[in-house]
Amino acid sequence: WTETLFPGAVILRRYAVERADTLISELDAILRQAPLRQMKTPGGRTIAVQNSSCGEFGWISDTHGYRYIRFDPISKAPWPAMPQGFKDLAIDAARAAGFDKFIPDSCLINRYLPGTKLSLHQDKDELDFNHPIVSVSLGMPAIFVFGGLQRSDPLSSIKLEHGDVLVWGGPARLLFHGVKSVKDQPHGTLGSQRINLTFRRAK
Ligand code: MD3
Ligand code: FE
Repeated sequence: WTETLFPGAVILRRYAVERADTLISELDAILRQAPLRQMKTPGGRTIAVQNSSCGEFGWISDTHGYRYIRFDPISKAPWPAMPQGFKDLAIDAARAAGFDKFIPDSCLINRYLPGTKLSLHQDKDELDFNHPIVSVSLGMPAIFVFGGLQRSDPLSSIKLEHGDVLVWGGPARLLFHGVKSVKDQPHGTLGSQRINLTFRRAK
């Protein structure tokens, strides 16, 4: 059940539902090695969303800026490997949306507790914007907001639910987007949290 939201932006509703329990148990193992943490913005503010990563590169933010690095700054070890099931899901979803050359080298893990929001931003820390980004929503629903290529462009919003997958490529790759404050509507398996996995080609 797919729908194009904007040229290059495709929602694959419930695409990951059958794989969700496996993803969640693999995620548990990843987060034991690389726990979720709240990072600082370059300006020194605490990011509300909790983050971790798996794959060859992990996204970080600190007083020096936003970037992808090979080592978890907490453990000093390489980020946990990306499980093959994660990689397969991202590749399958990208292909279903028309991007047949996507191989992720990074998966950013975002956790939202009730009341957490993500302000409007663009994803510009990757080397090559020709690669799409694939996002997988798990747990509580959230209202996702997206606009245009300028912050001032009008916004649209859609509800993202457990198992929904979004692919953002081509003309949609640099759209402004964010997430409204997440309401507490506990999910059957994940409880009072929303997890978002974004698969990227960082380098
Ligand atoms: C549109 N995450 O991690 S996922 C992010 O739900 C991020 O956690 C949100 O924005 C979340 O950067 C939104 C959907 C998404 C992800 C990446 C995009 C939409 C995007 C990149 C470009 C355009
Ligand atoms: Fe983003």
